[in-house]
Amino acid sequence: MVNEKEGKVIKGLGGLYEVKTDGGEVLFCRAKGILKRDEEKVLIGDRVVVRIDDETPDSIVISGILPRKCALIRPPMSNLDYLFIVFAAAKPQPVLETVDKLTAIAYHNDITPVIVITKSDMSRHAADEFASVYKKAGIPTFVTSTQTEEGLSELSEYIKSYVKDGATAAFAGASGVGKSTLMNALFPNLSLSTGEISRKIERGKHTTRHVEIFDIGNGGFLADTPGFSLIDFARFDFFTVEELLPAFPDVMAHGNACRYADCAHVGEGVEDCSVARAKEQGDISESRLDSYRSIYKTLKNKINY
Ligand SMILES: Nc1nc2c(ncn2[C@@H]2O[C@H](COP(=O)(O)OP(=O)(O)O)[C@@H](O)[C@H]2O)c(=O)[nH]1
Ligand SMILES: [Mg+2]
Ligand SMILES: [Zn+2]
Repeated sequence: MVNEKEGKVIKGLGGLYEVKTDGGEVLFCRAKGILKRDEEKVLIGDRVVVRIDDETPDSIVISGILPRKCALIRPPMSNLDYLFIVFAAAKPQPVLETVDKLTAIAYHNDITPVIVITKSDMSRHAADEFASVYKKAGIPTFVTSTQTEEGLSELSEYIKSYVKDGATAAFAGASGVGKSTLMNALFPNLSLSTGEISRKIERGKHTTRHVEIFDIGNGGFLADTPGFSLIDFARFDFFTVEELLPAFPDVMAHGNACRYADCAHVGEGVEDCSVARAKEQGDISESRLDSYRSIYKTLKNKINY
């Protein structure tokens, strides 16, 4: 007898996938040949149809991918509703342009970005400075430490009230910032492996190597993802230069009173550009505007083959 079930891909390793069906069981399966090619490759987070053939051994296969809400390259996942962008107050030192690229990718894909600053015990001052940048940008922001337990109950409350009823979220950010440690602290039954920081590179080793989604109860899914250090907008197509401004809603909000209607908000002239004025007045953080301008330049100069 052939039977079909729908479910969500929660893990994939070496071509073997784990699918959590809507009935709650976990199926181990391979993907049908066509679903292994680049464009149609199964992503963690996909809702899929699994075909179960009782008569043939080893024949539980993913036979189709249901339409995606979105698909990301970094982290490699689909159907995200929330992206928790995690970086440390110190060790490793954050690269805010990478953080801002992730917020832009989230906004562009209709995903709610949430900033999570870890290791506040390492630098109180830096943690508070970074938090003020993102609160000013209108992004939900949490300052945490698994050492002092600062912010853990607030973040846990937020996750419980939003990541439920089929919603999917992921923790993303550079390796060594403490994503897995934080997820373990928030959900003690996960027991994810975490890495000691290597002194030389100030990054975690023995860390998360693949995306894995966890059922956190109330129908919510939360993923731990491997770290990455850079997001290359010149090489990969995340969005076009025309799509950049809506991906920075805080910059866009101050761009309505520029002298020229087609102002790109990349010049420093405060007479001409209301975004430049907003920065002077402290209504937009310098680092956010620097990131916007840097990404603008990259996308503008991009050669499309
Ligand atoms: N001081 C301090 N260290 C932390 C904190 N959170 C994680 N770490 C350490 O940072 C290192 C990397 O953590 P891990 O969770 O593996 O990072 P991931 O690569 O982002 O998953 C480990 O040695 C953790 O013990 C924190 O809040 N404070
Ligand atoms: Mg990890
Ligand atoms: Zn302007």
